[in-house]
Amino acid sequence: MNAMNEQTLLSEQIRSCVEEVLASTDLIDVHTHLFAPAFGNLGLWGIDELLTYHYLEAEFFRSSDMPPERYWKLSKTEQADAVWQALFVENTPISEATRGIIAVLKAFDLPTGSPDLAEARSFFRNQNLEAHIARTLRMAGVSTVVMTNDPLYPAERELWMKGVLPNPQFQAVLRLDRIVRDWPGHWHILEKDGYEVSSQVSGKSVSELRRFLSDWHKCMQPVYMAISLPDTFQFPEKTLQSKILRDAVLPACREFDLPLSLMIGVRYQVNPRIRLAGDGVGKADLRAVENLCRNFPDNRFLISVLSRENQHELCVYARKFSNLMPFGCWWFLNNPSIVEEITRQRIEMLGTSFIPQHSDARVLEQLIYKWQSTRGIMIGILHDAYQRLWGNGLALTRNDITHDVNRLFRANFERFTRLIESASRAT
Ligand code: RAT
Ligand code: ZN
Repeated sequence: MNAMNEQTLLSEQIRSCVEEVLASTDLIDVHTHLFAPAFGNLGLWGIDELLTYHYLEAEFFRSSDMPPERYWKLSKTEQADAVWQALFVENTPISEATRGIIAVLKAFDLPTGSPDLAEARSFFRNQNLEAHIARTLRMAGVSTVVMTNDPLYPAERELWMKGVLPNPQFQAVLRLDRIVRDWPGHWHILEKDGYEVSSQVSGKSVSELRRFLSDWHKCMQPVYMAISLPDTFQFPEKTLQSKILRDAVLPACREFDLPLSLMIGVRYQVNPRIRLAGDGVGKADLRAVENLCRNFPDNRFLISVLSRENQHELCVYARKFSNLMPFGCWWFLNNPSIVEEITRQRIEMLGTSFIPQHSDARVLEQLIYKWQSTRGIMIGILHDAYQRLWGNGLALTRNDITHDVNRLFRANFERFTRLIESASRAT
């Protein structure tokens, strides 16, 4: 690996080298719910949005007596005040989601122990959005953010249809949950748009759905297509969902040379009273992934599984199928202890051939604490891996470490999505 005349590292230099390389590598955030500035109000940012993130709302209902029904009637500012009071004033914010708020406040030099939010609100009110987005990405050390774009969400589709200029810092993703998971509830929207589809996906439906995907591919220029799926996901099966996947989505991904991202393991709305915070997790049967990867070798799959119990199997499948790219420690897994466990396992089983993390940020400034946390955990994990290698007798250089970090946090995604090729095609 190392160049002949590059200086090899001493054992005690490894940690600081890993730290420096991680700090100076701008990362690609492969899955978020953030939006480019051109999407205006769709993009969430600022202290009130940060505090009403559904990860925090779930914790709020555990520490406050307020019934959800009353909370949902409050204004956004009142909700944020209630969350601040319950989780930050009356209790110590030691959970991962609450700690994240403290890290963000500190990053912007705002008071972390204040009884109210006046100063933080005034700071965010005075930001120019475009400059603030650029600054936040810089602070997070992120070069590129991958969005989640729903062609059936009215406010968003209107913007796309008017034409949104491409922004290389914000890559699009064609999200297909409504179409794949709930065809009966959505086929009529496609019909209204002029596609000849039917409730049973019969007749011309498949070719018309392909035409729909092709039109949205042209409009969004996505880097992949994506669907989140329940723990009960099976493939193949005799359902409309399976038919849509097999006959429309997978062929479209092949036609446009795009991976399909599957995020598997959600138990939707186990508690609808708490809305977005009310989804749970279940162990999935990953034979569905096995069948997909084996039966569709010309498709590529970006896979994240929500259950901790599915992580080892996912690594085993990644060893069997090179068209499978495991990514991220998603949602309930994005806690230091679990990230550490999953990432060590992936390194041991897959080397650097996976994507360790995505932020899933819904609110802009979350990028700061989520990536700070990932980098912090990666230092220890990579340091240990290199120390073992060093102990076994391999001379390591800074170049080796740079290559590995770049592969994990940039190149695996760029190659899998062909982002590099499309960038060079565009220039
Ligand atoms: O992590 C989350 O915020 C979830 O609510 C989901 O959005 C999930 O990440 C998804 O993309 O479906
Ligand atoms: Zn998400």
